[in-house]
Amino acid sequence: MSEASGFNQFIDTPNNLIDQLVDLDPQETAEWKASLDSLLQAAGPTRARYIMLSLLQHAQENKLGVGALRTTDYINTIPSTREADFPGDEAIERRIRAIVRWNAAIMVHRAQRPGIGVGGHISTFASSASLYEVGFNHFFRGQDHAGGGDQIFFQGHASPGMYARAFVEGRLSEHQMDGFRQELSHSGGGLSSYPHPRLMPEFWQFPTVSMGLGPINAIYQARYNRYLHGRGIKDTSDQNVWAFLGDGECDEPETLGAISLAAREGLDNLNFVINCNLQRLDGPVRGNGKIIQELESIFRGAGWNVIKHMVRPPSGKRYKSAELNVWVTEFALSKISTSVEQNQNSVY
Ligand SMILES: Cc1ncc(C[n+]2csc(CCOP(=O)(O)OP(=O)(O)O)c2C)c(N)n1
Repeated sequence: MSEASGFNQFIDTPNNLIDQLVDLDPQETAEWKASLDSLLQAAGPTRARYIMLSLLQHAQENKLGVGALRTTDYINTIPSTREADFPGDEAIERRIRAIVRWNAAIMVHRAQRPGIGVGGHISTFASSASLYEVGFNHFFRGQDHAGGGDQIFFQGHASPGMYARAFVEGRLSEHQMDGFRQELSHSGGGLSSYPHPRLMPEFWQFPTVSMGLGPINAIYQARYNRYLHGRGIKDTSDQNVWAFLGDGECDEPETLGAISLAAREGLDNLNFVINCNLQRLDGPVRGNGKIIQELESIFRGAGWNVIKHMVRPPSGKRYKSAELNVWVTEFALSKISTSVEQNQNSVY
């Protein structure tokens, strides 16, 4: 297999990039190439790569129409030096998050008790609790918001976390929490396994757990909001649509099937938050590649703005995915946000 086979062939520069163009000054072209060669020799590949990226950026700033890169370095899009200050009380929020995460785990654990034995999923929410909590505390607008509120497509098997938060808020009772996945058998009714407005009309707005359903519906919801606004039927200018999904869910045709529509329509009222925890519930991932880079390439290629956020474990330690702590920073455009259990050092 050649080096350019597999996924990498899409990232490498195509050989015929300029072959069909006319070189008006071959000698000058050769001089430019010779300077790159000597830079490579004198300063090494890292510096030469930096200069090339810098020139590319400069060319784009000058509107030269040079094709954009489909992947960026395997580091956070927003460096820590440019992160916004945390707008809340980080210590209290962390404490509440730990309580919510614990309650979610215990609710699932208790659903496995003798005589019930239905269990549920723990890892999905455990690895995305920070994403949701930051969303709830700092981004999501409720239905009573003057602008009409946000529409959120929760990752289906993260439902225990939403119940656990509602419990802490006093919206669900201990008795209800004990009825997880027992809608028919639990006295007074139970909590549905996954989000579904028909099963719990007062609680869930959208059904999501069939993988792919959330993301594609989110795109069409955002599109429809634009339609309502454009036709003067409803002012939706202050409403955002959010879809939370996993890296595994991105393998579904429905997840990626309409992303170009979102970009073409300029849906900057839409956010995908993709938790790349390298697990599928408790199952294996599909390969050993860098899923974040792969997804970045797909979404950027389709015209999305991608913000990567990765978690670096304290030195010498490895995070287990269930211990991930990720938070979303400021959003302005259509985007996906990604997280991963381990960051890599990069040198400029
Ligand atoms: C269409 C479809 N196929 C299979 C499933 C069963 N299923 C539920 S979650 C899941 C894995 C999800 O993996 P990922 O998106 O990476 O989420 P995470 O591991 O973070 O929970 C599967 C296969 C499903 N819900 N829908």
